[in-house]
Amino acid sequence: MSAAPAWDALWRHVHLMPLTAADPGATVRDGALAVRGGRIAWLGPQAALPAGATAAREHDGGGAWLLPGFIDCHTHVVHAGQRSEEFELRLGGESYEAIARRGGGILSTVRATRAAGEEELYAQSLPRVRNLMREGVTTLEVKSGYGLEPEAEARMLRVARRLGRELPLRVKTSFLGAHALPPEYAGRADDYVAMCCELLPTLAAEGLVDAVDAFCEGIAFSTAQVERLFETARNLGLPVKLHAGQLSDLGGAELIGRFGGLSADHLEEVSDAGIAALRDGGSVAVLLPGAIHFLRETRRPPVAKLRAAGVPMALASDCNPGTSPMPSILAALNLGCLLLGLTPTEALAGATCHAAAALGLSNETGSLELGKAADLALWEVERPAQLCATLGINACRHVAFEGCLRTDQ
Ligand code: DI6
Ligand code: FE
Repeated sequence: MSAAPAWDALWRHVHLMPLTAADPGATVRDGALAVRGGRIAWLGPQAALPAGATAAREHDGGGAWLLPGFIDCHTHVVHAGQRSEEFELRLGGESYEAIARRGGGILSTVRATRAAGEEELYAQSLPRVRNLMREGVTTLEVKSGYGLEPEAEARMLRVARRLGRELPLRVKTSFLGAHALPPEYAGRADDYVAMCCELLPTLAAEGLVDAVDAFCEGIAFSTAQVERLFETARNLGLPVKLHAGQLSDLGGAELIGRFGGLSADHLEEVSDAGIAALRDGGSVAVLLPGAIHFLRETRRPPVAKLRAAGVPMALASDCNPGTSPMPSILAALNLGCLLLGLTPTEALAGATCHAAAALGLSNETGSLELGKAADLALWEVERPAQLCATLGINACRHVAFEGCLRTDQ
């Protein structure tokens, strides 16, 4: 007979929604979950707890719901400044593209971000990250892309790394140098992409880059340009992802599929061939309803087709100062259901197990499974769907990151 287990922590009197990719809708009522060494060591019905099990810390969940910590797999949380002037212009009828083409939009945030020192950038980004953390986020992707010059891009990524070091949070960084063409390179997009390709090995050698992203759009970079960047990434062993089909379909999903990329994000415009390529490439479709909401976009990603093709759909905040000033994963859940037609279970899976896949973290986090990181969020709700059905209510009671209860939220 094996000895009774000794755990670091035991959560009792909880209902569990493990959100595994294989069966996201499954639940365990009156469950328990044990942690050892920051990992999930046991989970199941409380009645099945091994006899004699002990735990250094016991948490009484009071009948609340325990879910995996949320993963926000697409954000631009590190930036300086704000863009409410642009919000007013858009309300007045001007388009996002028109504002971008005359030097507003992304470039206006580039000016603010270039002017901010590292401390300032950290200080401005921190409240956004804290807001996400209060909503149960335990893993956060952070992109560069508002520096568009070597030092400012590196600074953004250093701030992202610092957030991951100083907060109880897992941070994954993406180099988004090819986000917009900076004014110094006007008319020389190929030269700018070449500069990004030269910069990437340096940033990677400094440990600042986990993946490479780009904005593949009429107002940004062509598929040929993105492909050059992706080849550089591949040579460095870095995974790729792409802002594809937000405003126009240039074949970004096909490119991601061909490279076996982590994800194609947005996809308001994507062809059937693009969907098939994502399926064949094992890539995730990351849906960003915040951008649809704030841009009053009328096009929608083809959720029914993605579902039918079996392409996993993740959901993220896209938190950025222009098209989704929304540091809220709970808002993304609600908008994902209302604007995109996701079911609450799909939305919850989109912010957990499928978001983990979009970051290459499926073996590490994103679901309550034996051996995975004990990234947990306890919700005072009657049913998990309640998290999607409301807006402006945060019922998160406790969050644990790698088994450690967060106190300073
Ligand atoms: N798509 C987006 O939604 C954000 N970036 C991108 O490529 C918008 C960025 C911004 O407007 O600042
Ligand atoms: Fe984005």
